[in-house]
Amino acid sequence: MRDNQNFQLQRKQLFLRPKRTAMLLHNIQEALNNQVKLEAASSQAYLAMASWCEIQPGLDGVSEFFFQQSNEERIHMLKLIRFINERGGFALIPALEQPIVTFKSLKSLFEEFLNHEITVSNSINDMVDLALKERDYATHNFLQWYVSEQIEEEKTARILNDKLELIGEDKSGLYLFDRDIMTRRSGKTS
Ligand code: OFO
Repeated sequence: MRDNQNFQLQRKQLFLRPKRTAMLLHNIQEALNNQVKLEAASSQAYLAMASWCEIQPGLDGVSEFFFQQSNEERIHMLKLIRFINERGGFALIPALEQPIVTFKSLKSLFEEFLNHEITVSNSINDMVDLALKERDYATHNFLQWYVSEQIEEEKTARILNDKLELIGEDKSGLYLFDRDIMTRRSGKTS
């Protein structure tokens, strides 16, 4: 992408006296900026899930879960933006496509949640590979936080999908699922 090829140039044009910072390689910077977009898209996707749940009867707990999940993804995006700029790059704020806004069932919503988290994990893993290949140990070190985060998030998404599978159409099971879902988030701050 032309924008990506011109990051350093853009940064020089923006500042009369550029900050004395390390310079990110173009391909690393491009990958980090793609991840900014993915985290922003995650935040929007989970906001859409929260909103859909909020208008369904009896899904207040699930709705709150996704509102918080959406905030968390925004924090993940911000961490990346700050890191890119701190390392001498230029974090580009992306345009986003509208996420899926309606779901045929709670089960399909949670399947979407798990698929999304798997996509994010794959993207983080590709970046870790790239950072190692380019011997960019600062970026590699930075990404370790995301690796751990994805292990947790994928685990949560899998557990919630398994629970829903078990519950099936049982109304009292769904009631308890909604009541207890926030316990999956207890202690989480980011
Ligand atoms: Fe950004 O934590 Fe999952 O997606």
